[in-house]
Amino acid sequence: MKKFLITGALALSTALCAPAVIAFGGPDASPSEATQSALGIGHNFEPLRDAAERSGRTLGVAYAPHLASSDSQYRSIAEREFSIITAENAMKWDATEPQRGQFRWTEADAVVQFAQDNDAEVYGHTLVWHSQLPQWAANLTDPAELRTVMVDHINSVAGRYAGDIAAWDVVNEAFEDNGSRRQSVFQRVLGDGYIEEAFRAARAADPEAKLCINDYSTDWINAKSTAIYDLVKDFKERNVPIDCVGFQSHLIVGQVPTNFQQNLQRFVDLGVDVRITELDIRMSTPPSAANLATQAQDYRKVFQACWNVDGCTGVTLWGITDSYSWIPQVFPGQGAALPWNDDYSTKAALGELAEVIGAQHVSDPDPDPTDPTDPTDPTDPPGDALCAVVPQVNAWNTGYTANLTIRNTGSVAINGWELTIGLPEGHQLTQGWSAEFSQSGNDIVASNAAWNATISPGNSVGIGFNATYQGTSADLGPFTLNGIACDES
Ligand code: 9MR
Repeated sequence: MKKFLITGALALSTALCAPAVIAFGGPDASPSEATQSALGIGHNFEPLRDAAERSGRTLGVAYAPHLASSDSQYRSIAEREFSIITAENAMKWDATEPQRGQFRWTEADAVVQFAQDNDAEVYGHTLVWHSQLPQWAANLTDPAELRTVMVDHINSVAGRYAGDIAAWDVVNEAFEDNGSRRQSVFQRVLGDGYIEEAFRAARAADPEAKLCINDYSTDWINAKSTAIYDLVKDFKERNVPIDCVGFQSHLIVGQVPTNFQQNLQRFVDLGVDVRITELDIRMSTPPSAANLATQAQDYRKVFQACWNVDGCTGVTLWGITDSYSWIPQVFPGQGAALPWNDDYSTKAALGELAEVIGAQHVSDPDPDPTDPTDPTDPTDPPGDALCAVVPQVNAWNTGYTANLTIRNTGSVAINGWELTIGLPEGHQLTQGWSAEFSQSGNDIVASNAAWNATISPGNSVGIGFNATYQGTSADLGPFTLNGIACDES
């Protein structure tokens, strides 16, 4: 059994390496047993965001800056896995404008900064919502005053982050399950037109952001989703700005709608993007093995529904680990809804969603130099950083995709790397992932991304690129890592 190392990058890869088929004895297993068994299977994925990116989608997470400050594993996973960040609470009205006209930006700024530092987008959540609305606003009764307050809020928040936000949930949870309007203060005081007013104000405040309406229990084709469908159709017909619809998808295990994909598609057919904005799939706690297995298939189904629809921009998980999930407070006795357990071991759900999005496996996430069966060779002289690069090329007439596995076959960690890839004459790089790519003559140079700078002995990282070619697509190489020639097997 390998050791469970809780240090820096290894702690991160440990957290991320758990298997698609979790076999750790269900909820009774202790955290350390769970993690060790997960490690024992030696299953790991490239950053999930990279896989999502290859199909033009983003993988998102609800993110809380205070958790990133207090929990390095939370921060590391958020950094590594996700390409779009939703503020779990930091951009809501009570957080940004607790008193009329007095704005607090610290937390919201931290979310934007975190996203930018990690080359991720920001999903703005949310401008107009009946909940987490300060009393001073909820108590307003004069239409002119409330209209001014609403538009000022939108101007201030969307205006501050204009250009930094991929999409805004302009209005959140405006409908009841029966399709009628929720009797929020906005609805009661301003009437049906408030949603349109909010969208127009948001467009004016940030012309670049996509503007979405977001709600829960809309995953089925039902009265509520149809009410939103009708609103979107009406907006489109009258040129009221709207670009996207968010499906929160706070689901219950075993209850993924069978017509989810069809539902997403009907919105796309209206000319808007769709997104799963707040996915979690809850169950009774402690979870049974049967429920965890069903949940894994549920995650698969939700991701598949999105991935099957052109115009579904991706999925956002409503958190990382069950430890911080909102569910037990709101639904006592329920939880275990996220792909990471309390101890950051992964549920089977992670493997299922990773497979749907096409995440590649990376090899041994936690090599043990004292284990003679481990690929790391303890007899390598210290200081030797040796490498092997295995290219895998899928070519068509004029172009190809090359996936490269770079393996540290030496005995010391590689900290920061630059891989030079020799090309036959006539090849032209068009796109690369999981590294910074450039081309100079017949060489491509790939430099590590922040998250894969370190390759521990025995470990590999996967990178890839697309290129066009004339002549032959074969014979990539030689490969040189930090100036050292690599084996090609
Ligand atoms: O996850 C959020 C939790 O931390 C807050 O206490 C809660 C307050 O309403 O909001 C949670 O997020 C909600 C989201 O903003 C809108 N859809 C439902 C989410 C879960 O309640």
